[in-house]
Amino acid sequence: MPDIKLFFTPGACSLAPHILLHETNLDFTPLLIKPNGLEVDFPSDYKALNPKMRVPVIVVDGEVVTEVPAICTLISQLSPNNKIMGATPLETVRIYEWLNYLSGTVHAAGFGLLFRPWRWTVSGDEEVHVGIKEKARENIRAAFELIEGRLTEESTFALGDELTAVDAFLYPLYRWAVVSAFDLVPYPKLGSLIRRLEGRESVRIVLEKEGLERVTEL
Ligand SMILES: N[C@@H](CCC(=O)N[C@@H](CS)C(=O)NCC(=O)O)C(=O)O
Repeated sequence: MPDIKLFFTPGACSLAPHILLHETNLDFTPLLIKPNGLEVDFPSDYKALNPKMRVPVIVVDGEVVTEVPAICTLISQLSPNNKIMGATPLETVRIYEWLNYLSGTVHAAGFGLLFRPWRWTVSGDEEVHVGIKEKARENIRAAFELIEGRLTEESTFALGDELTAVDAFLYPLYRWAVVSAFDLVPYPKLGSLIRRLEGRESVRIVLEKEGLERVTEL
């Protein structure tokens, strides 16, 4: 049995691997990194673990891995019978296509700008930050529109009838849109997907462990 540790912050993108570790029934130790408002209270020795100073980090038998798509891949490799990274080579390609978009565009160029605009300009001017946040909201709306267009009513999950890493990553992104007061009415298929995810045991356990409430109606 591999020794698996997951460093997470409640409600952060670390929700994605946290959910997948429960979906795959792998034994692991969750290690809490406390939030402090918009910042995160990283312990003083965290920089040695992840010089990028971000969650999630997974450590498997001493091997440190960062970045959500890489961590999802590792979890999938530790549980070869699951289909979280796709059942066929083409499905795996499609999953990377999604994960790259969710990580690079929706997370970084959307919520990254919205939550911490000061990191994207040398200006300390509050008005500049407000402008960046407005642009971030525009980026997020455009991304959600694209995602909504890719989902189908016939499929249980984003890419068909099996839960994949894409669903697990969509979950924190949708939660952030809820807490950021986005109008989510224009994305009914995405909303239904999130409701189905919140009905799963893995998500219910993770929400309880992270001390979070569900964001859809029962
Ligand atoms: N590209 C990274 C992004 C990681 C990231 O930005 N994590 C956030 C939480 S969602 C974080 O650690 N934020 C703390 C900070 O930005 O100071 C990944 O996919 O893991």
